Amino acid sequence: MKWIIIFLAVSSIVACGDIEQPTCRAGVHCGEEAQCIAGECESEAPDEPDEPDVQAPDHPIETPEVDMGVVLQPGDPIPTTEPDLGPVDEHRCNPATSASLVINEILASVPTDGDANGDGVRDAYDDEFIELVNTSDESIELNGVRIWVGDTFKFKFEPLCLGPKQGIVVFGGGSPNLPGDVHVITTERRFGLTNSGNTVTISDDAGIAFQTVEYGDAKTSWQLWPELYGSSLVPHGDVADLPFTPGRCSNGMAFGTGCSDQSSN
Ligand SMILES: [Ca+2]
Ligand SMILES: [Ca+2]
Repeated sequence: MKWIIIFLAVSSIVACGDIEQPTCRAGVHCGEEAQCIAGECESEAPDEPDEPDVQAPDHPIETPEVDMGVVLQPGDPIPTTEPDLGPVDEHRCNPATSASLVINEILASVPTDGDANGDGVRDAYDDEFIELVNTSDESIELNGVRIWVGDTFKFKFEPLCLGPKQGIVVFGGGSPNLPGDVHVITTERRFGLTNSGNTVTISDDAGIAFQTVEYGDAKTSWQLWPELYGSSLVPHGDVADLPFTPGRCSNGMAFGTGCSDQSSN
């Protein structure tokens, strides 16, 4: 029995030698960056960063469209910035000359029923007119062409291209209301064409005369005779039934007809 007790005592001593002793009993034994867990110092794991609190949008996010313009590919020609002028305008407008522009008719003494500009009112000044015709086969530029009554400058054209065999009537004023194919314009100053007679001249902007005609006293307008190509005026009533024909041949036809049937009278 004695040996048994001794054996047990010694065994317990040996067993006690196998028990591992804790390395720590509290956090203070593990330093600042470790903690005591189950008797062992374990490093403190860094805190996991919080996931951002992202919520799915209720609506799809709209992405603004970006205009990328023309995307060039290798070999493409580089576009220029020159404006697109469109097709070439074949229309040409030659300067007016004494050979192309003529005074064809003048109304100086407005008859009592002489609403020549068609605005419904007979006016001694507004219904006065000077009719010019492009007798050439090409368009002519009227810009700068001047009209003179006697020696007094009365009117100057702004840029205006008058087609071949086309006429234009310059009225002393009012609101002309003539057929749509008749070119009309009004002057800001009265012509003041003397009823008893005077001269009318057309010139270029420098005052070089294209044509000067003289009219007299009549109850109708005055007509270039032969029409379009003559060198002097006659009373309109002497060659036509109508007292005046602004924008038309004295026979009432368009200038494009050449007014030929009247010119042969
Ligand atoms: Ca009138
Ligand atoms: Ca006429």
